[in-house]
Amino acid sequence: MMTEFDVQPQPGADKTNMSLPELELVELQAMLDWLSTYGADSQGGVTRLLYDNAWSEAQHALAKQMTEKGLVPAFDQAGNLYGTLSSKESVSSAQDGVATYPIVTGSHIDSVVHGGKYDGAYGIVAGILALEYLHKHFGRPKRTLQVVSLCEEEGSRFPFAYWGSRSITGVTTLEEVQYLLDQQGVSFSEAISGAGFGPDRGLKPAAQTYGAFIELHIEQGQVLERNSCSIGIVSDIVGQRRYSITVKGEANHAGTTPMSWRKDALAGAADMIVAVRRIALQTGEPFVATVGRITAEPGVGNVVAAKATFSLDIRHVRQEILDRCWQEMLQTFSRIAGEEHLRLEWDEHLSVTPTPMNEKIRQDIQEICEREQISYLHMPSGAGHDSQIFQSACPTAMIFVPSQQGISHNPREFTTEADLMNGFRVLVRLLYKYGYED
Ligand code: HGY
Ligand code: MN
Ligand code: MN
Repeated sequence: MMTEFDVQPQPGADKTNMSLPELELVELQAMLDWLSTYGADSQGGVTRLLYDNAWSEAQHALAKQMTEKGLVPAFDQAGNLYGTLSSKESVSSAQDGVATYPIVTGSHIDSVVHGGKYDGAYGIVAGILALEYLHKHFGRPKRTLQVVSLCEEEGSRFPFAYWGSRSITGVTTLEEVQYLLDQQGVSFSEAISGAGFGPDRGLKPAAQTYGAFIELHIEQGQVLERNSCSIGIVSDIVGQRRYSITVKGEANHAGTTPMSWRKDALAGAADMIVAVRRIALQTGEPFVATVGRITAEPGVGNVVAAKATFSLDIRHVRQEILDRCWQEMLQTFSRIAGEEHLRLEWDEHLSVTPTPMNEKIRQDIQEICEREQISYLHMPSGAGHDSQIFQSACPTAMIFVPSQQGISHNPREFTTEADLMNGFRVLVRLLYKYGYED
């Protein structure tokens, strides 16, 4: 059972005018630099994949940091890591009727392959430092505050995404994903138990009930920078579908097989990928479609490809446009397969609907920006986030800070310290408002 978190402004409780003792600038950037050493890769980026060694070392190092900063760390069965700053009263459970549902902030610890150091990590680091800061300057909160390092969001290792938030909200159980395989053929259940998690090894994730979830994240686009705004208040998060499209033909000799006799899976896939781009351009912004990966078998130069598989990621803020574009793409793929004597298969492994963020929390964020005299912009998110999963379970909102040149999912991902601090200031004030005010 979730309680609707009361975000009504309390009469005369306008203490958020408190002066914020400045946090040492260096600490936020330094902690992000420290965290990025876990999974530092050969391209100067970060590769930290669900349940791999870098992931495990990072989660356990964060648990240690949480302890050192006065929080109580705990893992759940999926490997989500919570740092809790409990309220004056003991954290009462839903059963006694006077539940004080925790206010939770955080983001995901996993990354894409050769990603940047801010995506996900910023929300975790800022959350830990925010709770340490509030505890140091204002003592224990009236309502329990938590920061969560979500185990997985990207879907970089297994053909599945948002496992951290989906396991916490009970949307997905381990039984539903345990047989998924990564690209090396390792199963999800092998990976989770190898990392020391799984059934009976940690808190039951679905037991978590949140008063609100607030995610601080880099924008990963260039809207804030182009509008010279420091804070993005997310209005809604795009809907997203992810597929694996497989085209099957017939291996044959590259020299003796006339073009008209071929069942060339790779050529067919290429025609389909060109069609994806054509349909996306015809549909127009903000619709986006991406083919990020393609594989071919047997994958040698003098053999006509027997099989080709490519990824497809499509996104839009309106469900009906997502539906329409997928149907048009599927019809086009089927036509191409028919014309080129190929077989077509597809697997949908992600479908999240466009999700509006909580109006009242957005209003509170806006008031804080105005009071702090920080420029802000209400804007949609073209990136998917755990917040679109949490919104189905509790009031949820996102705060963006600018990404330099809009670059993300790239080792060159960068946000200035001043921008990092603006996001931190807004998060601290919001957590103070919900955690300390009556
Ligand atoms: O792909 C995304 O939108 C997010 O970065 N996982
Ligand atoms: Mn990402
Ligand atoms: Mn992210």
